[in-house]
Amino acid sequence: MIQKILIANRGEIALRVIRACREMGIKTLAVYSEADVQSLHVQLADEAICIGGPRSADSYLRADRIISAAEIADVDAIHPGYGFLSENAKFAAQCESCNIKFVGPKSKSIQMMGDKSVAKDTVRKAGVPIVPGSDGPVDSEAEAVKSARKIGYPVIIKAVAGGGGRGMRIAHNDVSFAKEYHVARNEAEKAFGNGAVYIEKYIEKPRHIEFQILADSHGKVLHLGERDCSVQRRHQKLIEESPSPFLNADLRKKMGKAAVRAAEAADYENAGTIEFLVDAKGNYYFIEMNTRIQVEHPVTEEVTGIDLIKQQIRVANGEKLDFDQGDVTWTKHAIECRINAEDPARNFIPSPGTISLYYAPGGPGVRIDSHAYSGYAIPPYYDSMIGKLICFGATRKIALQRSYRALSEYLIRGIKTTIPLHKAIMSDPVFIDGKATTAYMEDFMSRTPTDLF
Ligand code: MV4
Repeated sequence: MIQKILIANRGEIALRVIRACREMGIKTLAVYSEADVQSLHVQLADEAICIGGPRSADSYLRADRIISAAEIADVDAIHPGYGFLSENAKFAAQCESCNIKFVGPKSKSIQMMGDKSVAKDTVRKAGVPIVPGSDGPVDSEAEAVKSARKIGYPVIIKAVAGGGGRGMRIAHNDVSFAKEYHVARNEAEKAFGNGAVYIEKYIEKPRHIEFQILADSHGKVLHLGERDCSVQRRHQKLIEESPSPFLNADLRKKMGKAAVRAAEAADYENAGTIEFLVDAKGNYYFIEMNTRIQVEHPVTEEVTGIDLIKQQIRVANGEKLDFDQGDVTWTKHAIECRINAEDPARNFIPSPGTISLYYAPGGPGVRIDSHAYSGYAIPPYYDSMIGKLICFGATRKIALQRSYRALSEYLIRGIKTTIPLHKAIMSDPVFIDGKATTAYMEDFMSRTPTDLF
C-alpha cells in the first residue's frame, strides 16, 4: 500500500497532488529548489527536502537527488506531475529498480511513445488513423525529398524525439524542403541529441483534439472524452475545453474507440492522452501520445466528475478501475484559461516579479488551481503559468459567461498576466461560435488592438 508519496514537481501541479494525497490519507514529501523556499508546495506538504539550485537542471531534473530524497524519507511512490522528469523513461526505470512506484506508465510505454515515429507505427498497426507520411525516419536528403514528393506538398518535418511542436518545419516545394530538412535535423540534434526526423502531410488549420485515457494494471483501458486545445500560441496552449464544440456524438465515439486502441497498443497503464489533429471535414489523425498527467486535466475532471490524480495513485497501487466505459458520462461543459505571468501586449514576454495583491474569484462553477498568493515572488527560472481558471456549468454558454465573470473578479497586481487577454477571447464572436482552429490565436492577435490588454 502507498503510504507516502514524493512529489517531483513544483507550482500548481505539486499542490494538486498534495491535495489528492491529503484526501486519501497519504503522507507527502515535497522536493524544492533554492528558488522555491517560499513556494506553497513546500508549506503544504508534510515534509520537504531541498534538492539543489534554482535552475531546473540543478534540482527538478536531478533524478539522482530526487531518488536519494525518496530513500531518505522512505516514500513508497513518486508522482512526477507534468514537465521535468514526467516523460523520462530512464527516470521511471530507475524508480522501478529502486522499488519505488512511479505514478505513471511503465518505462517501456514512455520510451515507445517518446519516439514519435515508433508511436505512429505502433498505433497504425492497431488500426488508428495516422497522418499520411514517410514510413519511419528519413535518413538522407535524397530519401527525404523522394518521400516528400510522394506525400505531396505542403509537408511538415518533425523530430522523432520531439513532440509538443518543438523542432517542426513546414515545406511547400522541393527547394524549401531541402533547406528545411537540414534545419530540422540540426535543430533536433541540438535540442534532443537525436537528429532523426520524419515527414507528414501538412494539415492546414486543424483542430487539436485530445482524448484522456485511464488504464489500470489489469488490462482495463477507458477514455474520459476529449479536450479541444486548439487555442494555442507557439505550441503553448492558452485555453482548453470539453466537450469540443466541433465533435458530434458519432465522431466522439469513433475517436474515443481509436484512442483506447492506441493506448492498448502501447500496453498503457495510468493516465495518458492521445492527441489527434482534426481537419475541417472531420477527418482525424493520431499525432502523438502524452504519457503523463496534463496541465488541462481539470477540464476532464469537472466534466466527468472523476478525480484523475486519485485514479493515478490507485492505479499505481495496483488497484482495479472500479468503473467501466459505460459509466463515464459527460454532463457538463468546462473551459480552462491558463493564467500566465506574461504580457500579451508585448509579445507574451515573461513578467516575473512579486504579486503585490492576489484575489481569486469564487462562486458557482469556478475552480482555481494555483500556487499564487499575495506577496509571492514568481521566480524567473520556470515556466510562466501561475494558475488555471476552470469554469464549468450545464452548457457551453454558461461556462463561457462564468469564465468572463470570474476573469473580471480575478485580481493580480504587481505583474502582467494573461487575464485581460482571456476576457477579450471570451467575448470574441469566433471563439463564442466554437469556430477556433489552431490558426485562431494568430488571427485573433492580428485583429485585436493590444491596448485591450
Ligand atoms: C501537425 C500540423 C499539421 N500537419 N502535423 C503541433 C504540436 C504537435 N503535437 C503537432 N503539431 C502540429 N502537427 C501535421 N501533419 C500542425 C501542427 C500544429 C498545431 C497542432 C496542434 C495545435 C496547434 C498547432 C499549431 C501549429 C501547428
